Amino acid sequence: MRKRLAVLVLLAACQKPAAVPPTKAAVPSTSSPASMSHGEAKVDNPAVPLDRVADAPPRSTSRRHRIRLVSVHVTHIVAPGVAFQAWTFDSMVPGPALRVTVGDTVDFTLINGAPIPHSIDFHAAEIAPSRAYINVMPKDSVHFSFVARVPGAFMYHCGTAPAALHIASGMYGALIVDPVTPRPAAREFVLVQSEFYLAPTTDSTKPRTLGWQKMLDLSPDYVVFNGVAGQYAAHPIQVKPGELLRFYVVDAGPNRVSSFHVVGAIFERVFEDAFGPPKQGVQTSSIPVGGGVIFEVRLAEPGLYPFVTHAFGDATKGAVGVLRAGNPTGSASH
Ligand SMILES: [Cu+2]
Repeated sequence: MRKRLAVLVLLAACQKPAAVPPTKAAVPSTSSPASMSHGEAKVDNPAVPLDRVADAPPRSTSRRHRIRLVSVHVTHIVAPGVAFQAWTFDSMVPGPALRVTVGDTVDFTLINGAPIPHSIDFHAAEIAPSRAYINVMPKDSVHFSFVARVPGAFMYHCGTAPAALHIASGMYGALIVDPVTPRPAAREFVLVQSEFYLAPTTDSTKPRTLGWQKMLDLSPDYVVFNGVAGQYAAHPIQVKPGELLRFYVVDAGPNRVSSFHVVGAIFERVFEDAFGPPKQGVQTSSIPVGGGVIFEVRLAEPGLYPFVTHAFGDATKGAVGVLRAGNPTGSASH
């Protein structure tokens, strides 16, 4: 009898849900270390994977761009120990950063290497969606071309219904369209802000699936720049004090507006729309979901400068990075 009980206890222990990354946090500690304000993510943390550098691709030299993207389903690491069943362009979340110049022709092909229909929608294109943004069946492809007419930082994404499901699963990216007259020389970066919604699980060994109800409730588990929570805090971006920095920031959503801000700096110029003069002397600027904004800024002195969405609940969920200007001593808050 006792042996049978022991077996039952053992079975119960085996069936106990494995530890999974928390989706609901307790009220956090208020005793932050003195060395770091705005410490929404730990600086210099090798435990966080660096998915990609944030550097923008170089300005285009060709006037015709043969761009081919493949829709693929892969496992994507959102945070340490958090694998997600992602739907992607070219196996990346976000998809590759693309860059063309006003007047260039984009000669585009989407190949569907996934088991369900996908599509593409380029916000930089002026084209009939019913012709170009059609659903592509598995193993099929679609081809179309367009001329980029308007400069800016544009989103591209899968638009297959429900679009929220395809975007929240990882199918988005940034397309920079440069003006014909080049912008002043600068260090240039591309950031795509987006959200991840995780379904509850009891098996920590399997990649997480999308939490549809959380997506409808606008309650993400992670809000990130370039696909990974806090990756540029864990791996700060090295820059020089005083040099001109230019950020092409796209908000892929699918739900949360970005309130982009660099702690310790004021944006010299903000290009919210492609035509017309930029705003000057801006502390924080919002990027609508499905929009892109270009930010220019200089950092006044050596130091660590966090960049965040100033919607700090979202920064706490991972939308935070750090610029390391020069070789500072000490550290920062945030
Ligand atoms: Cu899709």
